[in-house]
Amino acid sequence: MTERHLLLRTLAGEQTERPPVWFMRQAGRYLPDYMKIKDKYSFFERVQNPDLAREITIMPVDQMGVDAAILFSDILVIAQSLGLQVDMIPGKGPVIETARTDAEVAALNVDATQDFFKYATPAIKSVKEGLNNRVPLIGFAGSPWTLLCYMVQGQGSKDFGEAKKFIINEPVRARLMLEKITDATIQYLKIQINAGCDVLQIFDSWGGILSPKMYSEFSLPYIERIVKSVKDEVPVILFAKGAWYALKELEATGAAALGLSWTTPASFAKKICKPETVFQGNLDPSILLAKPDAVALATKNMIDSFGSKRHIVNLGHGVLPQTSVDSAKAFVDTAKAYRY
Ligand code: 1CP
Repeated sequence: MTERHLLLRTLAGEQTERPPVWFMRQAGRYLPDYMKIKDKYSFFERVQNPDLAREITIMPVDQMGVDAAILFSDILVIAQSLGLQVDMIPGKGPVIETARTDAEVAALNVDATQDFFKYATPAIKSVKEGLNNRVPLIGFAGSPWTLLCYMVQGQGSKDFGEAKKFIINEPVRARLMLEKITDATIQYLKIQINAGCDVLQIFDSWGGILSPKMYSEFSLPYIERIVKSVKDEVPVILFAKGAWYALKELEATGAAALGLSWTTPASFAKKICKPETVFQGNLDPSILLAKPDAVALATKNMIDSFGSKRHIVNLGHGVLPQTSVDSAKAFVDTAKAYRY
């Protein structure tokens, strides 16, 4: 049954009648019903409680009609699992206990992974039960480089200067940290697969702030190891935001699809990659701030720009919190009405 889902057929390279559609950060702040739950429970309660994780994960499937669900969680759970404190501060974003010194990096504990993620299997099983096979469930993790950014910087940043300084000044320590993050991530992704996730997405949200040379040293090898350890079990979507210069190498990892940000045109990606490569993306999320009819037109033009059946409709990054439900729905409805 699951094999028939549009997203899985597209990831397998099959011809489909229309592109599947879902969007990054689809379970979140632009949905009024999410805000009601957010007011009542802490972020990690929402992630770890099977009933809340189920309700939040399924909300965009019921309310927006997307073709896939993405597990409600966060990439920063890996930092937590390695022993760092993570606080989600309303109005500010995440604040992460940093690991920078030799002793702090040595203390990151991969052996705690299984125990830390004990909550994940019941949460994922509860989501799968609630979905009742209507759409596939996407599990996810951040890339090791993107995790290092937060674990060294301690919070969000425009340039992640501390994290870059760290990999330049302390490359040996940085590599040890990236190895530990990679080991924990592979274990966590296997837990997600065993609990029922049908697809995995890797978010290298800060890949594009590295030079091509630094990307090939500090991001790509770890992503490669992750993809190779899971790709024979479930298809993997690799989203390396802004890392247009690494598309060929990202494709060679064996990922089933490559996510593109809006600054990487379909025509460029198609020139670089093989004809059978599946792409995901790439509407500029700020277009969803426009009126529904403008969103519908831009979405149709974006689908046309891929001009092939090997395409998953998505945004070029996460949906913005100030997006209206009507405009987000126009994006989904346009993809669902499209016919090749
Ligand atoms: O309580 C809240 O609503 C806080 C906002 C929030 C939400 C809804 C955060 C804090 N995380 C999430 C959920 C989340 N995060 C999901 C599941 C929901 C869904 O996709 O529908 C996913 C897949 C993520 C992934 C994530 N978290 C990424 C990768 C995607 C991206 O946007 O680049 C990153 C970078 C994070 C870190 C993070 N967590 C939260 C925030 C506000 C941030 C960004 C911090 C920053 O850099 O400023």
